[in-house]
Amino acid sequence: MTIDKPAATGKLSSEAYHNNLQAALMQFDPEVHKLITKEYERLQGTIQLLAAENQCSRAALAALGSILQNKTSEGFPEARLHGGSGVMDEVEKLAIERAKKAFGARYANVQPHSGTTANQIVITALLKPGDKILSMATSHGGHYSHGFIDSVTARFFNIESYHVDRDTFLIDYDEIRKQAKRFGPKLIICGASAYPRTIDFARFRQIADEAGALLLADISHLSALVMGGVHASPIDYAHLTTTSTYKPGGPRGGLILSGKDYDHKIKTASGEIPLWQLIEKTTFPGVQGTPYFSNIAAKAVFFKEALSEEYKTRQVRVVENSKRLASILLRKGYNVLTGGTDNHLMLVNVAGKSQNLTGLAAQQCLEQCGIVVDKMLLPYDNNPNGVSGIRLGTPIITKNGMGATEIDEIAGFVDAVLSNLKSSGRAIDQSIADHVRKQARELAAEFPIR
Ligand code: DSN
Repeated sequence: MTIDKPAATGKLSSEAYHNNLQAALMQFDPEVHKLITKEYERLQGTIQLLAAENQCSRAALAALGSILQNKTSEGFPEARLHGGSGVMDEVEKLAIERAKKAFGARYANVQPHSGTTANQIVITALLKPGDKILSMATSHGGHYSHGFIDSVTARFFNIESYHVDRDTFLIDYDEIRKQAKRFGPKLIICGASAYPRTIDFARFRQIADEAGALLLADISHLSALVMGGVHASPIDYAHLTTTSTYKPGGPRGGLILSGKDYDHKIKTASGEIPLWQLIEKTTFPGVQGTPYFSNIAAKAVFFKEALSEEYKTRQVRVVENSKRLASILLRKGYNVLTGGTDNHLMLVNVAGKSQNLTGLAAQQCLEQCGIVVDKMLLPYDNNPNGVSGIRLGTPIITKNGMGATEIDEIAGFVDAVLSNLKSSGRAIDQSIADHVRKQARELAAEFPIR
């Protein structure tokens, strides 16, 4: 590959400038280039059963690796601190309009650098230090940024956690209602990183209204399904909704949305201000500086994808694949929490599968065989050996075109690994590992990254 160089007398066209970026990297830094290649080959050769990841399109990757990343321009469209921001205004306005359309929202803020930062912006905007938050316990599926003991959220705010039911592992709305009335939170957070069932956002809003609280829905794990119309939307129930943008298949980053409450008046030290304006002030200069414009451009590309029929149809298939995988594992005798799934993920308690087996050992043995999953702490998990669960998800394999036939094969691979562990429960027979690894690699090769 050759790299285009500026002619002595002329500039490169934008196309020539942006072309062959990988060749430029290979020439300047073969070490980093080699690691990127290594990761690409790892992904192409394995089955990615991850719930918290997805695959950004090449079009969005191109926007990420563009000259837009050089621009420093704090503020919002038409109100920037820096000169030369006209194109950035156009980029950001395009991303905002598409985000609003994709989610049916009245307000969208595309600047947050991540889902966690989006949550921090919302929480900081709405609360004063010491104010009360009622959120899902991290060990029961809530996200770290909702109030995990070591998070900034827990450091500055008064957190009480709600839990899933001990027997059913389902959210107990009546219990949360009682808790909210007693605790008196200023903010309730709903949305989870590890909850396999539908979340009733309307019910959460009822609870928040009764308790005089505001409601934040963090739908990072559900936003693809919400855009695809296969999970109810929180946009008009929650005062604010946040999501990361990579989990639904876009670039890394975060997003803050609002529906009918977008101009709900909030009392602040300097008087009443509409919710959306408070969010913007808290984004900049409150929490962040310059937005990542290449990232915002990639978000715009992604929202265009999310508005397509292909994307919506794919989300239906993500859930079909997930339900199928869960039901096969159940039939094979696995302890799938809540007895299945309504969304893209499932939680499997592997502790009972063989003596000493932990989620970590299951994750490691599966990975040795080319199947990538996440170990998971489960609700009420008190396994002395470590966490008991694994979390499996279907967004990536579905994006790459896998369907029912492949799900059946994958369920067979998972079972072949977890049913054939050595008696220590921490290792797999090399011959079985080699066999499954080969089959997994062959299957992955039929469905290359898209
Ligand atoms: N939400 C986390 C997860 O689900 O793994 C990642 O931020």
